[in-house]
Amino acid sequence: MEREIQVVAGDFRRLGFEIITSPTSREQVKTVRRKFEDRVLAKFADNPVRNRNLIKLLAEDIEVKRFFCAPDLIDALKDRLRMVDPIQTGPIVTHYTSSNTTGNNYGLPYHQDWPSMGTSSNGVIAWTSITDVGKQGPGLRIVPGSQSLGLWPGDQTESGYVLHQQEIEGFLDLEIEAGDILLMSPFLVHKTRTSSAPDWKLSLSCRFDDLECSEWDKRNFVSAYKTTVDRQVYLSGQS
Ligand SMILES: O=C(O)CCC(=O)C(=O)O
Repeated sequence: MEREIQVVAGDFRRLGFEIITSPTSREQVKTVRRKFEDRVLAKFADNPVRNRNLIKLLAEDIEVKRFFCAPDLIDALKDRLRMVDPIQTGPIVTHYTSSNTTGNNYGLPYHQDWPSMGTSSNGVIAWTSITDVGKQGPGLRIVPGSQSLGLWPGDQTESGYVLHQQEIEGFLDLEIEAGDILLMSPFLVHKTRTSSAPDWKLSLSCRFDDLECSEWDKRNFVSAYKTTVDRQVYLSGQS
C-alpha cells in the first residue's frame, strides 16, 4: 500500500529533525482545533488557572490520542527512523503560547529534552500544532544540527533542562502547517518563540521510545516519567 506520509523539511539523521505530513494528520488536527474552539475555549473564564487546566485536558482528548497512534506516524518512526518497537513514554504535553493572561507570554527557553527523558537512546519527540506556525507570532525555534554535540551545558529546572547559552546562531524558526508533524531528536536544542502579537499557538507533543533498544535494556528501562496522583487536591478544597 502506498504510504501517505511525505517529508516536508529537515533530515533527522543529519539535522536532528524532520517534518512530515499526511492528509490524514491535517484532517485530524482540524477536528481537534474545532473541538478546542467549540468546547474548550467556550469554557474559558476570567481565570487563567481554570483556562490552563482546560488546555491540559485537551491532551486527554480521544482524537488527540488517535493522532499520536496513527498508523502512518508509527510507520514513519519504524521505516524512516528505524525504531523497532515504538512505544509512547510520558504523557501528551500541551504548550499554549499567547500574550493574554492565560498564556502570560510564557515560553520555554532554549533547552534539550533528553535529561527529562533518560530513556531509549533512539527516542523521538513527535510535535504538532493545532494552528499554522510561521516566522511571525508565537512559534518554535530550533537549532538544526545541535543534537550532534550531545548534551549542552545547562541546568535541570522545574521547566526542563535549560541551556546556559541562550543566544545561539544558526537557529531556524519553523514554518509548519497545522497537523504536520515535527520529529525531533531529544538532543535537538529548541525553544518556544514568544510574541506580543494577538495570535496564539497550541502545540501537542508525545515522546516515543524503542522497546528494543539494547542500551536502554542495559539501563533497566528507566524513565524520568512517573505516574503521580495528588491525593490532596480534592480534600484541600483547591479550586
Ligand atoms: O511547543 C512549544 O512551545 C515548546 C515545546 C517543547 O519545547 C517541548 O515539547 O519540549
